[in-house]
Amino acid sequence: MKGWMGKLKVFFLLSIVTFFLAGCGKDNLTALVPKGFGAQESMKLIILTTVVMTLVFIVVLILFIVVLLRYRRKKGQEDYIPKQVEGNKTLETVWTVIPIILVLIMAIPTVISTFVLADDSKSKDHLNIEVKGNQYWWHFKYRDEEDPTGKDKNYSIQTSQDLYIPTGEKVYLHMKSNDVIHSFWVPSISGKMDVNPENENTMYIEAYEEGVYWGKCAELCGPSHSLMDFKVIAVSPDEYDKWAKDMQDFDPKQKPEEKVAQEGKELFESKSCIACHAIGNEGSDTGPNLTDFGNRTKYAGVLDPEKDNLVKWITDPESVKPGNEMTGKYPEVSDEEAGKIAEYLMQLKPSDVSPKSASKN
Ligand code: HEC
Ligand SMILES: [Cu+2]
Repeated sequence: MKGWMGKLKVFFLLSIVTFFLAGCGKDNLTALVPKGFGAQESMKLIILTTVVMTLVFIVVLILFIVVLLRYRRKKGQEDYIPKQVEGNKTLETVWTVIPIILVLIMAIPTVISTFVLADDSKSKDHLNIEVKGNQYWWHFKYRDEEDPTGKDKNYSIQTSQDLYIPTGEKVYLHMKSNDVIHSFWVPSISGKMDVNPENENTMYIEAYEEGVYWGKCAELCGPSHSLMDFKVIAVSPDEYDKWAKDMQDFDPKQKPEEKVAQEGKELFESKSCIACHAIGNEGSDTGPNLTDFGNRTKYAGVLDPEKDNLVKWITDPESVKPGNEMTGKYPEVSDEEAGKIAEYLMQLKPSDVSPKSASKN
């Protein structure tokens, strides 16, 4: 009776642990439910290695049990010493060759995938985006269609934090860092790619379905590394074209309708926010581009898009993201002033193609 109860307890404990761990994943932040090409390639490799490892585990387990049962000490043989063998050539060859074959079975597809995913020979026929990692945010520059290599440095669109892409198309990312090493990772649609300050790394991503996919920096880069979140917003090709046109047509000089937002715009200029933040295509990229800030899924990568959160960020960014590059680099802003700036920033919506367009299904 007692042993039975003990087993039941273990069973309950395991069920509870499983239940809670199952809640750890987010639908759009998991490599295990691939929604894009890179993630699907990774998933194939995950399955392959898991199958190989499981087979190895089962074979070793069977051998272990057989040896345990067959060669255990039997009654009446307490002093028996079995024949001592050493250096069996056949055996040693077998257990050297089999692992080599297994490693090759896993290594060859892995190396092929790595090269396939980094192949940029066809990038000229596709959308090309320059990605720059910064402590602790991401910047995206969309190369002009006529200038896929980016040699003329003409960018049709610039955004930060939210990367819009069309579904079902390869999008080539040319990636660098502005400071330390970061790593670009959107688990649901792509593998990881490091971004370095010196050399450019290229990979392409492709999202099969519309959606807002969560991205993470996957390389420890400073105190706010875990807050260096971004999003990939995959919309239908038609919606993407509309978004791109709206972004290009946007006139940053345009006055906001509301009076409070107009005052906010003036404060944004007088409080030297404009020294780091561009609205529209021109201006500094020392800080995130705010052209489509009103459509952001999160503020500063991690805050829910609410006015109070934005006021908190503008008055005291350090309390949100320790070590960020904005703290202390602008004159003090009161809550009231921050509220006005917030009104201005929140109405910046150049396009009605927004993350909502991507998550409607
Ligand atoms: C020295 C340059 C600098 C100045 C000046 C500056 N910022 Fe920033 N700002 C940054 C950087 C860098 C970030 C990104 C911080 C991070 O995410 O780690 C940022 C982030 C932001 C964000 C979040 C952007 C997003 O995409 O979610 C907002 C909003 C913002 N700043 C508003 C302001 C306002 C308003 C002012 C003026 C009162 C201002 N900034 C002044 C550099 C600056
Ligand atoms: Cu980082």
